[in-house]
Amino acid sequence: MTDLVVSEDKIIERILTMELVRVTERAAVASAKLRGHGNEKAADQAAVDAMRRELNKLPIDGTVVIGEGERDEAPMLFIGERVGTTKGPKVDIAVDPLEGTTLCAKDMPGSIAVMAMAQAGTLLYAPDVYMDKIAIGPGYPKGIIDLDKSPEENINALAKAKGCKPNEITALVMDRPRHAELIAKLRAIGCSIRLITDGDVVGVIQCAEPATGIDIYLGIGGAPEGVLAAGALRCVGGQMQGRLILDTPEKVARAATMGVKDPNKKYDLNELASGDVVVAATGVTDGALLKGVKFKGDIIETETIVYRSLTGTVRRITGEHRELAKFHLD
Ligand code: VTB
Repeated sequence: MTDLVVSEDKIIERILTMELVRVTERAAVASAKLRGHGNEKAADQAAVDAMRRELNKLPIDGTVVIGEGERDEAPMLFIGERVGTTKGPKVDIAVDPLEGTTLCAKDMPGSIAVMAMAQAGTLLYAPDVYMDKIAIGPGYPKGIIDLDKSPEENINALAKAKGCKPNEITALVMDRPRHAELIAKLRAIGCSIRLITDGDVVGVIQCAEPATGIDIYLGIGGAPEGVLAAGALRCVGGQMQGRLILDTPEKVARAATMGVKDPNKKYDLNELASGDVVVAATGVTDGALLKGVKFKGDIIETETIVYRSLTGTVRRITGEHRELAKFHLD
């Protein structure tokens, strides 16, 4: 939120907030056409193509800092790719054109098209590795959660701050074998656990949406997803920490080339996304945060949420797209 002093020339022009909505809307519509087709690659490619095309129309000098991979493994939206007309402010771009490709391919809840735009140099340039994460929503005293504390300690501290018992806390965790110990520990103190199969950008953001009933996110997911979620959480004032999992010399070396000096560093929310940041996400399939794309004959309907950290504004935007429907555009 307005916890950082940002000078005029460092802010993302607010007019660009709406432009981001256009970008994620188009990526969502393109991939939604392949919803349930069992083809993750095709759905992802459709989202990537649409997102890149729309991004290149924006009056920005953008650099992809979180993208589809390194230049040699991703022909489009690779890390380091310049996007936009180049006539405009220098900005960092983080994209996940289709977050939850499997969810989309299987037409399961929770896939989204998501991106962030921030002042150049202010997003953590996270390589495509895992990140250990912990997050809660706004309204709690600073520092009550800590990655270096045990799950029990974190849940107890959160329950105390919330004024409830640990068994009244609901944690969101990705359903992965690597979380067996974490899940066992949470269950031992009576915590309720909502397991998700994919999509931990929304997973983290849900902590800040009281209607979802999620109090805390815990566990290991993708690092790029961690940075995108941090951008959104910065806006609503939640708390989050993340630590890259750099468990091979190759990963340490790759991270170093991206500016990560200390491979064990615990990043706070304001270090994952340190400057003015705008995050937009459009639902592809229906989910806890957003409705999916609806094809209604003459109209294609989208739902998008857009976060602007400078002012802490969150907007939900329903789009009715007539031209896209009429001309069957991607
Ligand atoms: C998550 C999740 C993604 O990858 O970050 C996860 O948000 C982490 O990797 O939707 P694993 O699948 O290896 O656990 C996804 O599930 C897929 O990109």
